[in-house]
Amino acid sequence: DSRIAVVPGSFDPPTLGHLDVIRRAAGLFDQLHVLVVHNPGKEAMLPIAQRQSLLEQSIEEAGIEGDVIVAAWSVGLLVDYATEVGARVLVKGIRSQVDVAYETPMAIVNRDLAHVETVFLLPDPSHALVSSSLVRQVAGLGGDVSPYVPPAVARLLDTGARGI
Ligand code: COD
Repeated sequence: DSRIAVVPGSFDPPTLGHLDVIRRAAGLFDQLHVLVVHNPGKEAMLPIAQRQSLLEQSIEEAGIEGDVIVAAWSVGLLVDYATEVGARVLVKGIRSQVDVAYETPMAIVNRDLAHVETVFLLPDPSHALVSSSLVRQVAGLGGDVSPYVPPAVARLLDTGARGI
């Protein structure tokens, strides 16, 4: 019986915090689905397909081992995807009490709806304050985001910010 988990997120763009969670989750499960989910509550910077390819590139370049699949989901419930691929666990990162407050009701609903459990990983302290929204803000103002994102993302945003 193989253990399959989904790591969902907006990944707009992927950050070193995301990669840290993905790397650690990959060590805990037999198969990991990193799922780019459209979050209707947030205005997007990058198209879903581009976030997906940045994640694929970054996972490869970071040398993350294991059976890691990157996919996208924009219609229906997150747990519908989980059920479809045989995953009974969602993995999420918890950076603060704000994350706990946001994730707790979703975890309960997902368990009620589909018997899918949520596992929370605490961040590595060196990436705990990194968020996609911080990166979007710094990039939008022309700043250097390379300390916060994988090289593939830094290459893209650096070019964008300088208008090359
Ligand atoms: N360190 C550790 N973890 C981190 C870090 C960091 N520096 N940065 C982000 N994370 C974690 C986040 O806590 C999150 O778990 C994950 O990485 C992804 O983060 P984001 O910001 O890319 O994604 P979010 O927070 O916008 O989440 C989007 C989801 C679509 C996953 C979320 O909204 C969700 O679960 N939606 C459920 C949709 C659904 O089915 N709804 C109906 C039932 S509730």
